[in-house]
Formats: sequence, structure tokens, C-alpha cells
Amino acid sequence: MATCRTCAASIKPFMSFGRMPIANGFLRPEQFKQEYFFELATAFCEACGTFQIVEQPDPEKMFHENYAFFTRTSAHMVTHFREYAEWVKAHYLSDVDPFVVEIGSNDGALLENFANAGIRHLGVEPSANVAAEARRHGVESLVSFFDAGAGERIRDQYGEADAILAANVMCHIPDLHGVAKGAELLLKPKGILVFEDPYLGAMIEKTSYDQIYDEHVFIFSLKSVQSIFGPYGFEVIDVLPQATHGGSMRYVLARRGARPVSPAVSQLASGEDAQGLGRAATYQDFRTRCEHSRDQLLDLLNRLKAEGKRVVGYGATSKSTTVMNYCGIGPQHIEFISDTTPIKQGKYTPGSHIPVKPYDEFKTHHPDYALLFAWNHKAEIMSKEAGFRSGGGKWIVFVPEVSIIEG
Ligand code: DWN
Repeated sequence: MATCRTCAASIKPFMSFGRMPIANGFLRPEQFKQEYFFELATAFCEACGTFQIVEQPDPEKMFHENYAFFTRTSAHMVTHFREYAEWVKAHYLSDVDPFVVEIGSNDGALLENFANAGIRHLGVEPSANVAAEARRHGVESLVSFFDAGAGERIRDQYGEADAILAANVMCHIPDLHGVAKGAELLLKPKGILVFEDPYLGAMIEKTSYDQIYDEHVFIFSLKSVQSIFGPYGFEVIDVLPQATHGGSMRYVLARRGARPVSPAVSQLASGEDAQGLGRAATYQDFRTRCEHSRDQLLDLLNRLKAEGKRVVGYGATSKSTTVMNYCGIGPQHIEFISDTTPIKQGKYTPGSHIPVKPYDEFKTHHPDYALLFAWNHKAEIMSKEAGFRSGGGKWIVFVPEVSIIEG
């Protein structure tokens, strides 16, 4: 019997997505034979309400000097982070000479907005290659995971922080107790801890099971965030739904009693009860919908193949690793995947071994169908690719349902 990563209660997987490789483990043919796999099974802890994967590969296997995801590949996300920074500055940075820390600062897309305003900041990022990119944008970056030791060292060297921020990072960290202790040590008495991550309620509603992969050890709800950080003296003082990554939630935490609590917190708690996020039956139903989505997508790709259509993938996302490996999609279905990230190009997708090609390949050889793996960037991509559709190309989407976007 497995135990919950946050409260240690017994948990039982409610489903398995099968044998999975590292989601961002893009590889060359000579590496196929040594490829690492683990079982991607999910569980919901009825004691503390935390949705989690049961087995997670060592963090060093996922976050290293060849990490393949760069935040700046989406212009929309760069704008989102500028607005996130403006919101923090306007609401929470009133002290003289504030100090802002970001956990998992990637290529500096969020922190550069503080750097450009002359605000003291520090990015803590375990993947050296993306941290180097952040430095090129003027963002001070420390190559490290964030835990209690890091929190203490940063405080001793730079002083207490006004704000600790994270975006699409907290759900990657298996030892959240270490993060909570680190925040407890580093934050000023009225300091805030803010993070946003894909929201469990949105994933359940949209059957966006591709949010589940090795890096995403948790998919949070408000209840789980309260259970995890409460014992360290923090309370959630605000929640702000975000449209990013297919439906995310921004959580604002402060030391208990240090700041007023927004009514949005109890409203979201009621919404989670109404959605049944605390009930095991909700996850059984999610499982059934995942299986249905898998069967439909595979049937569609098999049919298009039989009709001799050219199908390519758009966006070699981490999420697509779950989709392809769970559904059994391979080079027999998809000719290549177009992606703008140089480090992914010329390599093959994890497990499914489909070639990843530069965007020019898509542009110059429009296929009959493009499978939109980067569905969370749909608006940005649809406006960029209006020519594909007007030329007769069709999009295949699978969230919230498998369908074809015609004409
Ligand atoms: O949490 C995470 C999120 C924030 O980013 C990480 N675990 C890793 C990563 O997940 P992802 O790879 O699923 O993220 P995206 O943002 O959905 O990835 C988009 C991919 O599509 C990138 O490889 C870039 C590519 N892309 C493209 O080729 N053309 C993206 C856009 C917008 C485009 O126009």
C-alpha cells in the first residue's frame, strides 16, 4: 500500500496510465534502448484531499542541464508573467527595498519584470541551462532546488523576503514539507507565498488527463493546499482562477492572521464540494472519461491513416508524452511533431519515438490534419495559423473532447 506524499495516510491508485518515459526526455535513436520508464499511476488521498502520482522518477532525471522546456516559447505566457509581476507589485510590495524570490524561475520570464524595475530578486532554478537563459535576461539565478536549507541560506545572505513566487512549479516538487519550511524561514512576518498551477477542478471538468506526467507530482485543489501548508502556520488568503495552461489557480498564502482573508477562498471551497473533488466516485468517473477519450483519439487516428491522410502533431509538449504513451500513438499515426524549441528539434519524442521538427517543416509542408498537443495555447496558435485552416488544413483537438475543427 502506498502512502500520501503529504499526510502519510494510506492511498490506493484509482487508475494507471501505464508505462511512461520522462515527459521531457527527448532523445536520439542511439538512446532508445536505454530509455527509462516508470508506471504512471494516480491516487487521490481521501484524508487530505491531495491528488498525486504514486511513483515519481528522481527529480535529477527530470530537471538538469538539458531541461527542454523554456517558458518564453509562448508569447502569451510572457505577457501573462508581466501581468503577474505587476499584480504582485501593486498589491504586496509596499515596503522599502523589497526582495522577491521565485522558486523554479526557468528562463526568467517572471522575474525579469522585477529586475527591469530595479527590484531585488533571486531565482532558484535547478536546471542550469534555463537558469543561464534567465541570467542573459538580467535575472539573478541560483542553480538549486528550493527546500528548508535553501530558504535559510537565502535569508542569511539576502535577508527576509517580501514575496516568494512560483508558477507551474509547486506541483512539481515531491517534498512540499521542505518548501513550506523554507518559506517559513525566509518570509518576512507579513510576507506572501504565491503560486499558480494547473487546477484539479479544471482537469476533472475537461478530462485533461495530459496534465498528469512525471513532473506533475500533484494536481492541487484549494483543500489540498490548505492541508499541506496549514501545519506550517500558513493560511490561504486569496485564490484567483487563471486561464493559463488550460485552467490554473493562483493561491496567495500568508502567515495565519497576518493578512485579511478574501471571501473568494470560502467560495472556492464550496465550489470544490459541489464539484465532488473530495469524493472517490469523482475519480472513478474521471478514469472512465479518460479511457473513452483515449479510445476515440486512437480510432480517429487509425481512420485517418487508413484514408491515407497526412497527420502531424503541433507542440511537443510534456503533456503529449502522456497522451501518446497512454493512447498508443506512434510514428504510424503521426509523421512528425512541429515545435519551436531548438533543444527538442532533431530529437524523438519520449516513448513514442516520433521525430520533432522545426516549425518551418509545418509551415512549408502543411499536413491534412494537425493534432494540437499544445491545446493550452490554442488561441495564440489559432491566430498564428489562420493560413493552415484557410488552406484546407484541419485541427484535431482532444480537450475537452476528441473532435475535428473544420474549415
Ligand atoms: O508545468 C510545466 C509547464 C508550464 O510547461 C512543465 N512541467 C513543462 C511545460 O509543460 P508543457 O511542455 O506541456 O508546456 P506547454 O507550454 O504546453 O508547451 C508548449 C510546447 O509547444 C513547447 O514545446 C513550445 C511549443 N510551441 C510551439 O511549437 N509553437 C508553443 C507555441 C505557443 C507555439 O506557437
